[in-house]
Amino acid sequence: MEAGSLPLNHIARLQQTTRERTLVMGILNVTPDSFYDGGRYAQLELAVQRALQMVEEGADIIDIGGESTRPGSQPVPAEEELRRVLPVIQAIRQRVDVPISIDTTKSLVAEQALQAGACMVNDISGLGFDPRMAEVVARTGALCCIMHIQGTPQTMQNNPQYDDVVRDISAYFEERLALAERAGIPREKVWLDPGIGFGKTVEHNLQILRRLREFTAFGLPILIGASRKSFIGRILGDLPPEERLEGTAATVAVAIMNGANAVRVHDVRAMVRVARMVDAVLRVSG
Ligand code: PT1
Repeated sequence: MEAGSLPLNHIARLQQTTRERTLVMGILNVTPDSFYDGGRYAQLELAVQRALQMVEEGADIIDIGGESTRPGSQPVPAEEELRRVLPVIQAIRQRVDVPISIDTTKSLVAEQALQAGACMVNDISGLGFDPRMAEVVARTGALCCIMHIQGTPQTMQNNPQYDDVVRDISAYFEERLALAERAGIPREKVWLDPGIGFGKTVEHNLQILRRLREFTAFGLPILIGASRKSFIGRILGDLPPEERLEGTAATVAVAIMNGANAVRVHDVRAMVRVARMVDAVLRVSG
């Protein structure tokens, strides 16, 4: 693939898929692993192998992130984020024809990732942390996911509060969509994500899944990322992340039943099966 040209075919493919069935986004974290220190090249090779495996397992898009945004995590300088994600994007693009999203809040990282062959910006701050992000998305013609967060990853779990979590998030979406439009981002290029786990209590997360249908009023694709998150562990009696597969499957099924168009998951093979099964139940044919 030539650098500098946005993969328009990937954008068209993703837009079509969200109209036809549930899209599965595979998570690829490119953050230092405290249990593994094989050097940068070995890390790169492992990341690319994991991406290829997720494509084999049925992922429709690979979401690449070089900065953790889990509760309490610290920001990473743009230069370090770029060192982590760019080689991975380039290597994946050389080896397989799969759409790539860049999970970042920084316009510099987004711009260079798009230059390297990504077609979507997944911004957990909903274009809110970096004042230049909306302009980069508009100018490049990329897809973008506007996610809701209350606060910042460092502080978001300190006493999150809402009048009505679903209505408050909808008001935030209205505001962010207006900003996106002013910046010149076509509405057809936007997905919405209520941000499970981003400044929400267990009850807030459950309420979002229960009332997800309300967000379909925007007429835009809805992405849900509940995979292995702590509220699942809490509901199931303090299970660790590696024991949250079935809980994740339940959230994926409920989310799709309630109108989700895409799910962001670690366990691609299992969640593709869950999605295909729920899609079959929901399909109205004839
Ligand atoms: C998400 C998401 C994301 N989640 C989108 N991007 C993360 N669009 C990163 C926990 O409570 O839902 N949507 N990018 C990961 N963030 C978290 C948050 C991970 C909370 C874990 C928790 O365990």
